[in-house]
Amino acid sequence: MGILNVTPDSFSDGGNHESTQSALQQALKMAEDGAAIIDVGGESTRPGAAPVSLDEELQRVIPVIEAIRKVSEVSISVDSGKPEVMRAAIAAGADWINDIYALRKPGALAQAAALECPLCLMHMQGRPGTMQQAPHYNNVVDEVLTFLSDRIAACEAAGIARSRIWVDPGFGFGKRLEHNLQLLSGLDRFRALNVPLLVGISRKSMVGELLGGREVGERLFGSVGAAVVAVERGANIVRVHDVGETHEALMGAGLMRGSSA
Ligand code: PT1
Repeated sequence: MGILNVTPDSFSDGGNHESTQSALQQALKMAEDGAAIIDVGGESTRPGAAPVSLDEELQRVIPVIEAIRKVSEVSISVDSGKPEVMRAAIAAGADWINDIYALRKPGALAQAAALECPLCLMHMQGRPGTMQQAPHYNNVVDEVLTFLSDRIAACEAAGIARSRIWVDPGFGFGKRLEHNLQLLSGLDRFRALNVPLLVGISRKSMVGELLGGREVGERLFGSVGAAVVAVERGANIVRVHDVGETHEALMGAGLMRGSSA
């Protein structure tokens, strides 16, 4: 899964022609480099990030989804917790919902049930603005497993078939380095949920910390290493910035079997 951020960090002005074209080129490049899914997000959710209004988020992501869909058959997911964005994104040609709030926002569960598309439920302790202030767990793997299994049950109760559901432990979302490492070493336990597993570690602060304090631009090899380990331990999809490098590393490790690539 290739990450396509459509936020002012990466583009001067979301929604204008120039930024849409530049996002489209990035999406096509990732597809060519081996991405099976392009994850389009208009609201940054990294630690400390501020929320974005509904109109702003729609203006950022919808034109990009339409532009990709017009010229490519690559799968598109929309990285959003807002039910209105989910609906508009699927109408514009997206195939998947990737929700870091695991459908806990008002109306999201019912909207996802009505859309009948695959979706990813992610674990987060707290919310992006404040989640890194005091993360606490007694046993992070047990607690994340319980949360995800409760959210799967909530989805099934709302009429969402289990076969449509993916889960994600949410690396870096209300977790200290020790928690992230415990999740990574216990990743094989998530197979017990009997749904496919998505993992996103690419360029995150855990990689920077493990490398002794590296900046975002200096985390490529650390991120690729983490992706290979995640797939070896059972991740079915890795969400990454550096698609070509990660794809090649996974191929070299013999871990791309069973995919079309
Ligand atoms: C993720 C994910 C996501 N991550 C899914 N969606 C982000 N399913 C956005 C840091 O510690 O892992 N899974 N959507 C990006 N969020 C973060 C979180 C970025 C933490 C950076 C950090 O640096």
